[in-house]
Amino acid sequence: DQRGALVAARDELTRFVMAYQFGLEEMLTKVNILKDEFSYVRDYNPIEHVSSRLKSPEGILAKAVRKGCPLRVDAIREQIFDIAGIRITCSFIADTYTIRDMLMSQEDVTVVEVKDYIAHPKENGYKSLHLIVQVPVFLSDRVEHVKVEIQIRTIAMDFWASLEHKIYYKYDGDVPQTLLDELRDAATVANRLDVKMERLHQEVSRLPHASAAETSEPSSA
Ligand code: 0O2
Repeated sequence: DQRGALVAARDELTRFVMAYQFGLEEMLTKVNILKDEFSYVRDYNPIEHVSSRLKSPEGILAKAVRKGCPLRVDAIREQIFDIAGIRITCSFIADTYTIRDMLMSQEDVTVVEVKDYIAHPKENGYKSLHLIVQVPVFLSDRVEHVKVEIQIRTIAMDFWASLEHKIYYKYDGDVPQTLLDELRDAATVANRLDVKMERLHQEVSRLPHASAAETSEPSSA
């Protein structure tokens, strides 16, 4: 009957969203373990900031329509990879690859897709590393393999992407050419800053540690 069908559809949807929530939490734990480990035992942390989000039902449906994906949970599961998303902001470009490698090499993480928009920026200037990974989620009666999208980028890339995202939505995707040109220019400037900061960081890292330098000074007393 109709009521039975509605209850079944509701339960299916709850299970669908719940699995992504759990997959997100599992992946987030992995990222936070790396972040905390770095802060406990190393002298610098390549992870500046971590954020996460579950795509809203409206967002999922809008993306499904845009991609021509049938509006069924099985099809959505197969075709939409960013229902669960994590964004990791790093200090320097090299750090984004370090974190990518650390996550990709974990035994229970299956890499589905890697897009390197840092080495190959998008036409508009967008830079970021995108990973789609799959993690097992152990439920009461089964194991679900859940896809999570991870975006890894520097602070400068993130700064650029948030403004570009706002502008894109403000103009409903139809951004005037002058603004597009300025955004591309800003992406070049952001990249120049990233390269310069990384070089400075490397130079400073090569210097002896300040306290070590002090203690190694010959004493005049
Ligand atoms: P939102 O609102 O951030 O969730 P796909 O459609 O996912 O199969 P796509 O879109 O080519 O394939 O995937 P891609 O390129 O990996 O991009 C996925 C996400 O990366 C986007 O999600 C954005 O979050 C981000 N992104 C990609 N390109 C740009 C860009 O030019 N500017 C900015 N600011 N972000 C970008 P959504 O769902 O499109 O958007």
